[in-house]
Amino acid sequence: MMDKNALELYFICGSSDTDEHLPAVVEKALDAGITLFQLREKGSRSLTGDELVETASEIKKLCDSYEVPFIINDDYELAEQIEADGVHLGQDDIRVQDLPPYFNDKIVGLSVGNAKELASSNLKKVSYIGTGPVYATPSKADAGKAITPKGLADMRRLIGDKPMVAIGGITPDNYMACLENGADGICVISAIANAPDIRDAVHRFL
Ligand code: TZP
Ligand code: MG
Repeated sequence: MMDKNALELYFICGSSDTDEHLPAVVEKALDAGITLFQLREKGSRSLTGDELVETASEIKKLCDSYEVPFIINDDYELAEQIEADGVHLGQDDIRVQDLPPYFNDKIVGLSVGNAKELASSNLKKVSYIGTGPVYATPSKADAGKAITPKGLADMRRLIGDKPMVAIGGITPDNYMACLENGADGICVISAIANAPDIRDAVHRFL
């Protein structure tokens, strides 16, 4: 089982989530104390090709220097290519059991939004599950209806002691309800990426 402490403050960001240079945003967040980083390239400003590989490699070096694990969303081939610490998959991505052997000793996250998705997911090789959206989110158009902290508590009962992070609309003002309802940590995009001061936003969570 993975070290749950790494899930405490899990920052996710991609090129479309910030107007700043992405590695600079990541470095500030690392320096302020995030415990895990995920590169999630979605939307109009997503990098592709060599630019994506170069940026991912640069972020990998930054995360290594802070000894913070670096995970890539969806693109397991890129994750293997740049020797990332893991991958995060959704219900519509490659099945966890079909990942290449590289991931056998890596962090594998899976989004599981409700009991139905849980029932159809093979969690054997899953390191942690991500559940949400807990609250309304500005960052994912197809995120679905907010499950509220009660939805987290329901998921916790179903999964036993499997590591679980909460995601969706989480801010310094509402994260505590996530931890009180079974989450081991929180995943955040906009409350950090769009904050006027990234370091200050991270500190407010910690
Ligand atoms: N999955 C469920 S909600 C969400 C994702 C990727 C977006 C979370 O972003 P924010 O800005 O922290 O609500
Ligand atoms: Mg996905």
